[in-house]
Amino acid sequence: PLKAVIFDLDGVIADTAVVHHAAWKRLAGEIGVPFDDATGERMKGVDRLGSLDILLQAATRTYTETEKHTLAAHKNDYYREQIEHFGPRDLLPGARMAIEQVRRAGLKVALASASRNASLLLERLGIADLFDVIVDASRISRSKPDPEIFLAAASALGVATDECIGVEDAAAGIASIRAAGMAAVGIGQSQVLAEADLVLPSIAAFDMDIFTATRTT
Ligand code: B16
Ligand code: MG
Repeated sequence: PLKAVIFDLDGVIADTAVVHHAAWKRLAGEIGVPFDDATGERMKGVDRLGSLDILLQAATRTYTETEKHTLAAHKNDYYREQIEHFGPRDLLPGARMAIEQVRRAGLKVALASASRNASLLLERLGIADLFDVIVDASRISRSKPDPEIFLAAASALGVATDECIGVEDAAAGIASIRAAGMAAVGIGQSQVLAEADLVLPSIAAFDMDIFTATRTT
């Protein structure tokens, strides 16, 4: 039986995918490294230093670990400048309703975000109290697509992995959910999220009836 839904944050609940993208683009411009939409797509769901490595694949020189940490810190400053001003209006349309629907159905709700800014963001968005469990990058050691983050969320909730659904906007996130042995709902374009069990165009289309129907069959 279905017992829990585990949500990703950036790009599923909050409209931050564009903010991450803009911050990386600004950094790329400053260091003269080319950056296109496909690169931005590959960074989705990947932690900060992992995302920097993706950006630097297009660089013409190598960077030391110290330089990398400085660059990642700059990107995070640009990102933080923007989310400082975030509020409930920056929830993606339908996000709060999706979470409330899950709770009303008597299921547990967890967050599995690769972002170290997740707690700050949930406070700003005014939805921190809707989650039974919050797992972010500071609590795990292996980034999506590794299953660790979704496994940690299920274990903290005290439910089996096959009793969970994971909801993600990134290919790396869908891979993480599937590797954890959970059903995966993709939010976005089906070409990008081909590995998902079900793809919805946005979180506004999330409907618990879809899952409760499959539960009884
Ligand atoms: P930070 P999610 C991920 O969050 C983003 O999708 C990804 O683009 C970002 O690089 C990563 O968080 C790290 O974020 O720099 O704030 O620690 O989608 O897993 O909620
Ligand atoms: Mg995401």
